[in-house]
Amino acid sequence: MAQAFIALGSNLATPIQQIKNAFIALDAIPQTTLVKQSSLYQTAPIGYDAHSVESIPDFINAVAEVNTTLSPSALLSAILEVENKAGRERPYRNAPRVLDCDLLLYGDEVLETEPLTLPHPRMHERGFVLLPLFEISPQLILPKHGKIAALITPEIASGVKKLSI
Ligand code: PH2
Ligand code: MG
Ligand code: MG
Repeated sequence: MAQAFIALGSNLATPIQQIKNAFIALDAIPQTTLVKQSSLYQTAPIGYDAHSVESIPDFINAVAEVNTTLSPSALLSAILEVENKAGRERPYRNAPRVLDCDLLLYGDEVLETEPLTLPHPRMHERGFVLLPLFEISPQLILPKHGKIAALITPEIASGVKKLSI
């Protein structure tokens, strides 16, 4: 049995409902149980140029912890299927999306394969991932990056607002 963490994000088509549905869909993956779900966070878009960012809606983000007996690649396929069933389309890179599910961590695995890199290559610098992950696993030690608490700086946490719903 492995412990895995999955980041969820949505900024299209009732994002709060999309994330709530995604937790249920993750729990329904075979050989996989949802163990913890973070609060929902409203987050400013990251990684867009100054010109286009104004037209990008805020995201709702959250993190799920699951236990699974699926392999990393089988779990990845299953979460991409959850995205597809939610109606995910990919018209261009980082386009607004109904649901993005990113496999962050799978136990202590360090992997660099196409299509899967573990830990997720950008998770350690993203407040919209680190804050919900810290909420559900404050003692976590990330392979390659160390203690989660040490990664959360005021700069990284800016633009990330926990919702009380
Ligand atoms: N996802 C991205 C790029 N930028 N910004 C926020 N706030 N939340 C996201 O989920 C997000 C992003 C690519 O997957
Ligand atoms: Mg993503
Ligand atoms: Mg993704």
